[in-house]
Amino acid sequence: MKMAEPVPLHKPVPGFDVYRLREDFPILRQRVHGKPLVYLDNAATSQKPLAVIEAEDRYYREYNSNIHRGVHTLSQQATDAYEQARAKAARFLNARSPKEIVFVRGATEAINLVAAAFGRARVKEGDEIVLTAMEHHSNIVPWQMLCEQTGARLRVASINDDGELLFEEYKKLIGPRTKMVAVVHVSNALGSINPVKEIVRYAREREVPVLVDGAQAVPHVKVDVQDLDCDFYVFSGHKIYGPTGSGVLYGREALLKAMPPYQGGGDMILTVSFEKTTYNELPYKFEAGTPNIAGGIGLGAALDYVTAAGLDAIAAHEHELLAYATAAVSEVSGLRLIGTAKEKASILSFVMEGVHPHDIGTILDHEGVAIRTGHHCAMPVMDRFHVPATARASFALYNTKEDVDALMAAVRTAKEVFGV
Ligand code: C6P
Repeated sequence: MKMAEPVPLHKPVPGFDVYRLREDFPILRQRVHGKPLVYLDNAATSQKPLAVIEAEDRYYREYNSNIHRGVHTLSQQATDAYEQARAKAARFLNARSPKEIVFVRGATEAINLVAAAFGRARVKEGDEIVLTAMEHHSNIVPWQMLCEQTGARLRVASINDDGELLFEEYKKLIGPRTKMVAVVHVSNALGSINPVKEIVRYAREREVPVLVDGAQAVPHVKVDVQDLDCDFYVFSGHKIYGPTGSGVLYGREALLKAMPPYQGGGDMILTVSFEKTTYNELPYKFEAGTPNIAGGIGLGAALDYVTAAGLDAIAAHEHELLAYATAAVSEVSGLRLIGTAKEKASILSFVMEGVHPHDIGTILDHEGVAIRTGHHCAMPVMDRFHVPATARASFALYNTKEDVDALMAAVRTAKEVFGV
């Protein structure tokens, strides 16, 4: 009997040439331990295209200068480039105005800013802040600190064995005492995509403001803050092919206006005397001190890059890779996926029976395959799944089916080495 041709799991996405795009990332050309680098640690930080590297390089070579301060030409050039990057971030998120875009060091700083400035003014003893069991530490600890300072308490929504939010239970947590909802858009440890639009609608109908942690979402799914209708949306530049130390806090203009500043210093003031300081307009009220100018400009270049590649095409390509990798894992005995939500993006977390994830990571490194192992700054997720850590491969726009094959070959080598 003639066997049917196996159906290829990885369908190329029309108009998306991953091999062409890879050429934009010089770091990917190297060898590690004599093997071609297979970079699958993109959730920790993604690699940078030449467009980003060159934007930063050009700033330092040609117009390095402080912003918003000088009348001289270089300072004006730097200010223009920085403010253009802000406008790009506003367009990228579909914010109503660049005034709603505060440049920060990253998602962590953005959440701390909101917890400190917005939270301290709003949250009192006996109030509640609702989180989910799949938050990154950066979206837990700032709220916990706020609770310690105010006497409020955290309520945590559960997830099921697939790593999906139990939405009906979640709704029950949002009540008259809830003063804030903070929720991750895409989980860094599980890959689950949360129904943030429904969450925002439910919370805002009850006049509860919502912060969405989009650190793992923006490189993979199109985000429209007006459509989401969230109050705050945060992300880090370095996970979306931009520089480290850059990031965005989107905030609804009326809320940002009403919030006290986060830090005091230069650039966030209009006038200062020893009697009284008046604060600058938005968004500068939240940008004390000389910012990461090169980083902001580099982030603008990264957003241009992603927009040109097309987020829908990126998402489709990464979805194919994830499906291909998920099927490959199911064929290897002793491997178990952690995070099997129906709606997932780009994250493949797994454990191998009898082998610690750190040992898997070490063997994979010797094969040239870079993954992350550990608790991924999401210890409550590890507790929920009763594992100390996982091995995590995470995909970016430049990863290929061959990368997944190399990952699986290295996993098989690890199995042989450990005799499991
Ligand atoms: N997650 C990971 O390997 P910063 O460090 O500020 O750029 O991002 C913090 C952060 C916030 N939220 C989520 C969902 C995240 O995934 C991260 C960073 C990295 O998964 C480093 S722990």
